[in-house]
Amino acid sequence: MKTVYSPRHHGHSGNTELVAGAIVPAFEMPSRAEFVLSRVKEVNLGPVLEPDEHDLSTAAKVHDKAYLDFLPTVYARWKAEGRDGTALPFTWPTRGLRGDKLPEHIDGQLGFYSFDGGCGHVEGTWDAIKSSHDVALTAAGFVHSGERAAFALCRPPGHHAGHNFMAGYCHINNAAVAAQWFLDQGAKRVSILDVDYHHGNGTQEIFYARNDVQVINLHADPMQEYPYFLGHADEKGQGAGEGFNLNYPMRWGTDWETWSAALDDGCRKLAEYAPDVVIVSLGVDTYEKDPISKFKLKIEDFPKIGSRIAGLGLPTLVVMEGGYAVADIGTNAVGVLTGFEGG
Ligand code: SP5
Ligand code: ZN
Repeated sequence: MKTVYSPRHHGHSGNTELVAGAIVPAFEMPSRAEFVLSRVKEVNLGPVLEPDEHDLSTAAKVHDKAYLDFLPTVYARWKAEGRDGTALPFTWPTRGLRGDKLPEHIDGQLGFYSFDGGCGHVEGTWDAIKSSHDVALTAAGFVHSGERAAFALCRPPGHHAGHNFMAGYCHINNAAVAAQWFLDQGAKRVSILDVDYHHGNGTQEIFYARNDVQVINLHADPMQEYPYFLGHADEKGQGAGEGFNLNYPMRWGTDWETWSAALDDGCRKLAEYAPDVVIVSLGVDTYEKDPISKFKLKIEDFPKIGSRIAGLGLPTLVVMEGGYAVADIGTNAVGVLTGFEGG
C-alpha cells in the first residue's frame, strides 16, 4: 500500500490548546506523524510519496469560500496585533447571537470560525493544513487510478472541521474533500467510515443533507465526550440525506467486544449502500492508553479493524485522523493497514 506524507506538517508545531481550564501544549503534535511514518517504513508497508499540489476548488465544494480565504490569513493578522505564540479565539457566537455577521477584528473572526480552543495557529499552520489536504487528494488519486487502497498520512487531521468552522485540531476536512473529489471523478456513492474515538461532527455536518455520501461514525457518546453537541444515535440525516448518516455512540470504557459489534453493524450498512469507494477516517485514539480518551482497545485489536474493512472488498482510502498515545500510534495506525493487507 502506498503512503502519502508531507514533511510540511512540521510547520504546525509548538502550538497550544485550551483544555480543562488551562492553555497546554497541544496533544496533536508533530511526533505523531513521525511515529506513524517510521512504522510504515519498519514494516515495509510500501512506497512513501510526497503529495502533488492541488488547488482548493474541491475543498470549496465542501467548505465555505470565505472560511477557506480566512485560514491562510490568520497568523499574519495575529502578528500584526503585536502578538506571538499561538493564535486562539476567546469568544464564540453561541445561540441567539449574530452568527451571520463576520466581525472585522482577528479575535472576532477566530471565534466566528472556531468551535473550540483546540485549533491554534502558528507561523507554519496554514502550510501544514494545505499539505495535509494535498496528501489526502494525492492518495485519493492512487485509489482512483486502480490501487486497492492508499494511506493518506494527514496531519493536521480533518474530521471535526465543518463547512465553515475549525474544531478539535482540524481545519480542512481532508476526508470530506477526498469524498467530493471521488464524486467529481464520476463515483456515484462514497462511504466515509469514521473510527476515531471522537465523533466526526464536521464530516456529519458537511454531508448531512446529501445521499451521495454515506457517513458512518463509531465514537464516544457525546453525552460524555467531546464534541458533545453532535453524534447522537437519532441523527440520521435530513431531506435527501435522510437515512445516510449513521451514528454508533458508545459509553466510556467500551472494549473490543462492544466496539467491534458496532464496526460489524456499520460495515453491514456500508455494504448495503454499495459505494464505489470507502474512505476510512482513521483515528487510533480508541486505544486503551490514549491520554485524552476512554475506550479500551488493545494493540492487537487494530489489525482486526483493518481486516474487517478489507472484507468489504471495496477500493479504500485511509485518512489519518486522531490518536495521542504517541509511543504506540505507529504500531496502532499501521496495524490497521497491515491488518487490511492480511499481514
Ligand atoms: C482529531 C481528534 O481526535 N480531535 C480530538 C479533539 C479533542 N479535543 C478535546 C480534548 C478534551 C480532553 N479532555 C481530557 C483531558 C485529559 N487530561
Ligand atoms: Zn479523535
